[in-house]
Amino acid sequence: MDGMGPRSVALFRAPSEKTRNGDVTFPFRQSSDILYLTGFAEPESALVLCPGAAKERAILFVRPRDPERETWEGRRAGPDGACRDFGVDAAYPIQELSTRLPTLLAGVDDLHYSLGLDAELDAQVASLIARMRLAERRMGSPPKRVVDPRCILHELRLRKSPEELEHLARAVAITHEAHVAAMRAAKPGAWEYELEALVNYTFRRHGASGPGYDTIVGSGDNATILHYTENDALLAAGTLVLIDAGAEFQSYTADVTRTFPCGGRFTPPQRRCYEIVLRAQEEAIRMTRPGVTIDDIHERTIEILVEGMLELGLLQGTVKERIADGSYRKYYMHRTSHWLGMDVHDAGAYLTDVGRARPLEEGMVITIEPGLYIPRDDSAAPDDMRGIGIRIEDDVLVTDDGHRNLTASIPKKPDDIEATCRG
Ligand SMILES: [Mn+2]
Repeated sequence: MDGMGPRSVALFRAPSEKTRNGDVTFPFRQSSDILYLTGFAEPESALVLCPGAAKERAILFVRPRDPERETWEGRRAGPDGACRDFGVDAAYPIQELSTRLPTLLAGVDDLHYSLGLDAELDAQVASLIARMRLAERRMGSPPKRVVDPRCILHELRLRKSPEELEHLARAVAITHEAHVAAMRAAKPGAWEYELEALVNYTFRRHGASGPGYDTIVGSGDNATILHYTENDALLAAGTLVLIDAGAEFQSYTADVTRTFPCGGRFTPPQRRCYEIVLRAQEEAIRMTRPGVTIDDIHERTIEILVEGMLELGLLQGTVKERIADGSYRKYYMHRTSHWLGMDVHDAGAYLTDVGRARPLEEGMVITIEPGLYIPRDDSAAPDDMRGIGIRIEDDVLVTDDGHRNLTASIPKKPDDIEATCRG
């Protein structure tokens, strides 16, 4: 609210519940912006911030209490509970949002509101502004600007406070348990979904709300599909298993990938490929510090991976040539890093106002996740490397003098992985 200034209002609404099938809905997840600002997790709610107001500076709109509905659907805080437990100055039934909004918006310059996420509310806001223009003398002047919440709120979310880092540390500790359990259980004859179940069970058993995104368990060439979530194949001896899974604790998610051999021993070609990805990943982590950009990290990662692709015989020529013509993208087609926090791909601008990659700052958390994916049907690749998919992903906090790898303790070196798998 300090950043917004007194002549502005911010508006956030919970996403609507989505139908899964018939009358069943997907599990509800509150918008991270509302969670960040209030912790209020119920659907059918909205938050309005009015920094210039004398009394009601933070207002929640929530479902009213309803004993009968609560018997069927679960408890509700109601306006009284919202006010008492979530630190706002006032709370009203959600039905009153549309009637109170004209007064709340009258005479403010900036409306902080994320266009494009909620078509119904977009239309409501647009038509309200149009009505205010026509009836300015009766209703007060409409907002002059609609401002992206990225400008202020997401800058706050981007730099993690000590309390947020504590939640993330718990998410990471639980994620560690799950990855180790999966490595131990990944014997030939197990199914990918058994490992998925074990990972998600381990998350819940330790008090996480569950995975922060769909758990990926890809064995064999399923590991070459970046967002593979079918998880329905049988693990074959001698293949690699890629698990990309992170626990969500108090709304903060870890995002960790490990790749390990089913049966507990890398084959020589698997190990050669793995060591190249690891070399790139370790170098990328090493260079993470304030002032460096995510693009710097990505470019260095690509150099090392392309060097490796030449060593492996996947590409010919020189590193420079292959970076210039982009042919490495056949084997490495995604970015190396993203912001991490309440959203797995967390809020925050990647570019500065002049369109350049922004320098990292203390308190930011990024993933570092190089990979190497050799298609099964790639006739250009050596026979014994076709169908190998590897990604290694850690969560890295930028500190004042460098970085801290939050997920460093999850086995990653080939010998440690083999020992864990066989442990
Ligand atoms: Mn990631």
